[in-house]
Amino acid sequence: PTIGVAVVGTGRMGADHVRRLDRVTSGARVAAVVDVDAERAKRVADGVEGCAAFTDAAQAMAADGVDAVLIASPGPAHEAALLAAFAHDLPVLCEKPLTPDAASALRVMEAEQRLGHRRVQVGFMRRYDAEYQRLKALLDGGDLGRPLMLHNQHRNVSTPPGFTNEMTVNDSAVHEMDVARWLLDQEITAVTVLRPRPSSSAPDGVDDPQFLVFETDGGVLVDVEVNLNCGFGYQVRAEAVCERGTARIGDGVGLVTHTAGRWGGTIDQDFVTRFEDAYDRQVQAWIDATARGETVGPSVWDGYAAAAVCEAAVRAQQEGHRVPVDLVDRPPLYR
Ligand code: ISE
Repeated sequence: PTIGVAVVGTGRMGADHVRRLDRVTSGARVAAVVDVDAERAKRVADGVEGCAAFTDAAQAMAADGVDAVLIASPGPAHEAALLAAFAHDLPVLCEKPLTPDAASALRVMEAEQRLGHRRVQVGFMRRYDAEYQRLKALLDGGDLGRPLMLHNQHRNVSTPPGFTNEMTVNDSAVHEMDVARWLLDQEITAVTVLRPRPSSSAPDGVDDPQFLVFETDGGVLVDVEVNLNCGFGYQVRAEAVCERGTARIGDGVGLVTHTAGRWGGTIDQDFVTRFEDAYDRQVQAWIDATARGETVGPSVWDGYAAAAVCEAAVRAQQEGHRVPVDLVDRPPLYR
């Protein structure tokens, strides 16, 4: 059976997911696209056979041939789209962040619990990256002993116009919050944000780079250099320091050339290429699970936990001190 997907939001990620569902993913078709910008929705829909364009997400979800929803609108629009999908009991793949703060994530979690079953996979795609999966398997295997620290570097070429300090946390560091929780199988209990002098490449009003430190309930220290105007490329690295060794991913050593007195390779310039395989696997896993009537991958609990850490991190940024993270008890649906 082919799953008909409504894609909500046709910006950068939404348009890329439309292309993926249309040309890469098996067992799926794009039945509808939604955007507040009617022209943009129509342009994207015109490129896909049998795809209808809407400006209202709830209308698209009620349309013929729509079996599932992929939400790729900006974070603040996610809650309304998720609640509309729940009203139709449709499977959802929701781009990160689930919602921009803990209170709205809690409302989504309560609504999903009222459905009585999981329906949402959150788009923390790094869990589907081959290197991260290898690191996870190594840590789970225990050969290196217990992890003690996790060092991360999250570098982008430059921030897009309109970028804010909050986005450093909510859009960028949120990925390390999720992978740290997932790799370690621990919750983050406190956040501290430190700042070196700002890079002269950072736009006015954006403190970049920033250095975040997370403490976990298992006693692990996690640090993240978020460096979003590094200029040279898109680079995501993680190094686990364990009792009997270390393990690192993200060096991006693909093709290495030696010529004219130099050696080297290339560096990805953005997440669309660096994590292309992860996005492909994530969406395929979602479609396959949907076809089986199941929900897999990062859950609304994971989205909520990350949102709670983000909220603490934004406070830590503003107030300049360590901020504890308060989580509600984990509901049975997510255990
Ligand atoms: C963007 O929203 C992403 O999700 C990327 O993965 C991240 O690296 C980037 O910093 C964010 O702005």
